[in-house]
Amino acid sequence: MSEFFTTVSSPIAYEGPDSDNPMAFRWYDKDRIVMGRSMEEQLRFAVCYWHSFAWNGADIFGAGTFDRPWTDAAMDPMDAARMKMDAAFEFFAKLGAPFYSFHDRDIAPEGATFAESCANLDDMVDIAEAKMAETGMKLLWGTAQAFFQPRYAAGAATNPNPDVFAHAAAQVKHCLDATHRLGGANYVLWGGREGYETLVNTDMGRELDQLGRFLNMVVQYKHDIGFDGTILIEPKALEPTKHQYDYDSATVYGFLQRYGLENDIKVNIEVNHATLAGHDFDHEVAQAVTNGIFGSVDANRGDDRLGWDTDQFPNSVESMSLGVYQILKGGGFDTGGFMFDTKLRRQSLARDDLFHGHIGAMDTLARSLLVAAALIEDGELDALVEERYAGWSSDEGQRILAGEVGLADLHARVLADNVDPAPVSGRQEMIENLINRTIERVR
Ligand code: XLS
Ligand code: NI
Ligand code: NI
Repeated sequence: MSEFFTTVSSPIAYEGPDSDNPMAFRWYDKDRIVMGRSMEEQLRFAVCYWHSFAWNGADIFGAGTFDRPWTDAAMDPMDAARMKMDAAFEFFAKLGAPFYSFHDRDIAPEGATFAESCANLDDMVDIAEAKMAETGMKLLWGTAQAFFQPRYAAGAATNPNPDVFAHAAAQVKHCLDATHRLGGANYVLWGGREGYETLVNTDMGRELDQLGRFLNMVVQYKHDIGFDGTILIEPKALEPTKHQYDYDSATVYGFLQRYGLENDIKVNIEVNHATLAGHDFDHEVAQAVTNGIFGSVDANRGDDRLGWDTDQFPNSVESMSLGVYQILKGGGFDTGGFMFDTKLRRQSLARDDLFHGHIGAMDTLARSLLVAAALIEDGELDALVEERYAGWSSDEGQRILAGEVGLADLHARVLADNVDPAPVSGRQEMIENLINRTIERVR
């Protein structure tokens, strides 16, 4: 296909914070070393196929607004898939993010039969493999779209009908094979419709058992084929169902433990899914790191006053720095990365708006990385937190934690010594000012 993004000719370059060029990076300098790794390795940016290329800008009230010729229903679906893939890889190469992610049905159309769907996917994976070799692009993760088709209206793994479970299992098997073939670093399962609308027609216990069984099958198959990427669950509190089973990181951890999966599955935390669960993004990261299940991030944000997944590009260094700080404290990304599960606004209909969205998001996260690294390297924040908990290093603190004393022992000691500790300042405002000074200072 001829060039699609004609107004952008060369890969986006780093020009530094003083640049006024809207088509340049001001903070994302991929080779710059931050805490021992290049920015490219720390951030591991990925572009999503679905919102960026498969979506034409339609919403529930209106038709598509974007200029995406391959979404024309009159086109042969496989011709359209090939045209879309040409444009997608052109975009990836020009932007300079090292990874991308897809749902099976984003890159290849569903066929009239399951066999035809598999053949379509295999054909498109051949093309993707060649384009990856040509451009050096890597796959952050693949995932099966098991929520769009009417057959999945009552869920995939949690469906009351075992044939739907079987269909979803077959689809995931094929998509995991495709992800493996393309060298995917992870495989994601977002519980699209794994939840319910009302308990009057739902057996929650059965549905959770079905989901536990499904995920055990996925883990088993991953080992069977030697896929060494990470299996990730993407928690979401609600939407499309009223009650999603994978509510948040803590809920997912409890679920994984219950079904013996806590060592085999990690989480892909989406910034706006944290918002929908009533949490801050850094809370979700810290929760996952604490439980040893932190995997990857979908970096799209929501809107404070809209209760749905608006999938906007991240643009706040203030809020993202705190999440990146928790990620770095946890050791940084292993197989995961920052994936842009982001949508342009419906009125952003110029072809190059897709560049502006990604450039701003990559710069926001690159600058957040510098802030988080500076906070860690300065050590002031750590020292304040250390000091706050210093008492736990005392003999008494250690004996409590080691299980050497119980309620009665503590009762006796508090009684005998009249233990009456004075409260101390938590220093929140002072620390918030320290963070703001760090944001102002990093270069
Ligand atoms: C939806 C999810 C979805 C997953 C991939 O809210 O974010 O896009 O990331 O299935
Ligand atoms: Ni997502
Ligand atoms: Ni989402």
